[in-house]
Amino acid sequence: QREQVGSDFDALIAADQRIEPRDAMPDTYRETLIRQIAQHAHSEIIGMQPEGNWITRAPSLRRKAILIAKVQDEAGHGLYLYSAAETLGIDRAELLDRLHSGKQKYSSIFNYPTLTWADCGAIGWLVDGAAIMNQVPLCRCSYGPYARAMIRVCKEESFHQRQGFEILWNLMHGTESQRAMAQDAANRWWWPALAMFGPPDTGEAAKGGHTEQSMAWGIKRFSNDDLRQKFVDMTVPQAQKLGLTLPDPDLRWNDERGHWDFGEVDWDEFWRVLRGDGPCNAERIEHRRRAHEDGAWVREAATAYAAKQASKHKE
Ligand code: FAQ
Repeated sequence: QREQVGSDFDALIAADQRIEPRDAMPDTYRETLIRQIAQHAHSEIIGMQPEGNWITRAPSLRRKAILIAKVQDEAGHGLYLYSAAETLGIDRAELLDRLHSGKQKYSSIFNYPTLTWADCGAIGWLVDGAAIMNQVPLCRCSYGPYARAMIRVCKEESFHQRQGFEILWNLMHGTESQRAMAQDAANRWWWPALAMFGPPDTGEAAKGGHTEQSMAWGIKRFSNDDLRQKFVDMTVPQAQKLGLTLPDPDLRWNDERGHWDFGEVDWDEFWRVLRGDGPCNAERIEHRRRAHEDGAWVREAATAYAAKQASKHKE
């Protein structure tokens, strides 16, 4: 029986076909997907906080409407992703418990503060820009429900990226202090955005990583370093258009490679943030737990309503 499961699964993967919830799959494939999709879902809902911080202070009604829509989109992405994870046989309540107890991670990037309005521009431009680079290949992920969820998510992320670029564009065409605010935001978000792609493919940090296995299974289509390079290549010309300087003295075009060379992410800082010691880790989790507790009555009411409807249909 076990061998049959393995060979059907291997044949689907080898033919680059999608694995669906009804298909037999190795436990390790299921666990890897639960880990990655749950982390992704957690990132979306924790990721509402840094920008949520600016909704009441957005500089105009138009900016406020756009920001509310963007933050709502992030909640929606969380919902698609929790639903995709549930198709693997895990309960959403269990996933939220794992987030709240620190057993599962969310993206390092959301542990940095949004100090000025320009940070909303930098998040859209850099953080959503990095998210798109990482997620477009996930539209071809071997697990069907995750791949399909990513299609709509990527379309919405493109709008998010443009709105961030436009915030910075306007600031860069504003006053001296607006330009300084945009530059300061770019300085603070550049390196954390590069760290979003995860640890490097080689060296000490790569040991114990998931990339090789996830690529063999068609979950990941590119390595962390390859996506990071693609992101740098895409973003440097955009920074030039904006008139922003990126805070990396090693950034230079390499004619031979046909790519931008760039400096090393501070991986000690990355691991510190992952261990819970970033500027906003405690605040983010505390806020999330409180929101969850405050929402208990909604979950209870929804459960009671669903039970009532189910018993009505039985009659
Ligand atoms: N933060 O071997 P790998 C968004 C962990 S975008 C925290 O490379 P893997 C949109 C990794 O989990 C952000 N942890 O692992 C938005 C593993 O630890 P583990 C979310 C990280 O899974 C924008 C260890 O390091 N996007 O939310 C990070 O093969 C604006 C070794 O790493 C996704 O989650 C990190 N940056 O590759 C929302 C995309 N990097 O689990 C609101 C889907 C690595 O063994 C506002 N995920 N780690 O304990 C992925 O593509 C992958 O999971 C990677 C990591 C590429 C993130």
